[in-house]
Amino acid sequence: MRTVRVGVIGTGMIGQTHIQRITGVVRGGQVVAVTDVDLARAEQVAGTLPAAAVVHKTGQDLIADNDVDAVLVTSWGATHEEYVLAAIAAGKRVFCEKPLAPTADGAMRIVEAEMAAGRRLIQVGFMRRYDAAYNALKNTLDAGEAGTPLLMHCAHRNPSAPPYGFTTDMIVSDSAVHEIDLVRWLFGEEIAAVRILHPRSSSRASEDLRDPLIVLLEMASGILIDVEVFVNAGYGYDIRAEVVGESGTLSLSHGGLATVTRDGQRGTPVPANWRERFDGAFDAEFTDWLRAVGTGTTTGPSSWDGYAAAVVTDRCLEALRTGDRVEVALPERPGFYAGRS
Ligand code: NAD
Ligand code: ISE
Repeated sequence: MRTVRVGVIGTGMIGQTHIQRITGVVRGGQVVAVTDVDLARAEQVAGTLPAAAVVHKTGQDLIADNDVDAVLVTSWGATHEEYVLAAIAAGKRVFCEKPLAPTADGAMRIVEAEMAAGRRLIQVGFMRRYDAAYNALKNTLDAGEAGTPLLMHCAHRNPSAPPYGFTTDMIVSDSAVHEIDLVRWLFGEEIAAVRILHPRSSSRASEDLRDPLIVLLEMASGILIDVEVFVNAGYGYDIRAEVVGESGTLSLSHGGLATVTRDGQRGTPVPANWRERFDGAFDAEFTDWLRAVGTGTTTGPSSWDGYAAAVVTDRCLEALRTGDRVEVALPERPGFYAGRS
């Protein structure tokens, strides 16, 4: 397997953690180039790398660099589409953080460009599919331990929303999008309809934010899922899930954390943030991606999965505006993406 020379577009929070991962944790990759609209940040990050990396002025320059085999897109969501399309045009493999694109139309343009290129080039960063606790839940479900699934309860709690620029729409498109992808993967079927409910908002949330929300997802088979998304929960980063089946229930374990008993108390530590909770999943995700790129194979969530999540997100935003139950119409999955959920 050859070492994959990776160029990174967007050296902010997750860009830096993925760079550290490729550089010092997982095998198979080397960061050879970086860029960011904040060039000073890109230069500062390049300065921390063990081997010299080129700092490009633009993402387009980085994609055109002959020394870049594969592109990691970790810029803001609204900018993903232009870089993914440019990488497809250059015939380069891409790891794109979620969302693939903020709207279904944008994601469909990527799907069409990839199909026109004739081979799978893109993996989308839905890292929960690589999380050990979610995989244990899926294996137990698939083994029939709870019987036919009827319901699922989820909680997606962040300690606090970013102080600026985080909108109510983003509670769906940036946060709940993880559960939207996850339930398609977990149950192996599509989401057929959505609704959004909102209790009174937390006083911790900024005035213009409706936080928390309850996102209701109806699967094609009739399984009903409620997702509490609360981005100012205050106490930590808490991800929960429980599947209710005809003959039992399955609960997501707390990411492998031990229960601590001392001083007359018993408890499990709550992770501080998504990095702490999903670090192992990100490592597994990048190990898999680099192996696939290095061996010329494909793996992981595809651009079709990114598109399907964007279609559901669009319908959720409609449900948020109207208060209605909104049906989801997803076109048939093209044969090009066959066999993947
Ligand atoms: P961030 O603001 O910390 O970093 C984004 C960086 O991209 C910034 O440095 C910004 O200057 C740069 N940037 C913005 N537009 C650009 C452009 N056009 N060209 C080049 N650089 C540009 O944000 P973040 O938290 O690192 O999030 C980045 C992406 O990763 C988002 O899509 C977000 O949804 C996703 N994300 C995923 C997870 C996960 O759990 N999988 C967690 C956090 C963030
Ligand atoms: C962030 O962008 C992520 O993707 C995290 O996984 C999620 O928990 C958080 O809500 C998002 O803002």
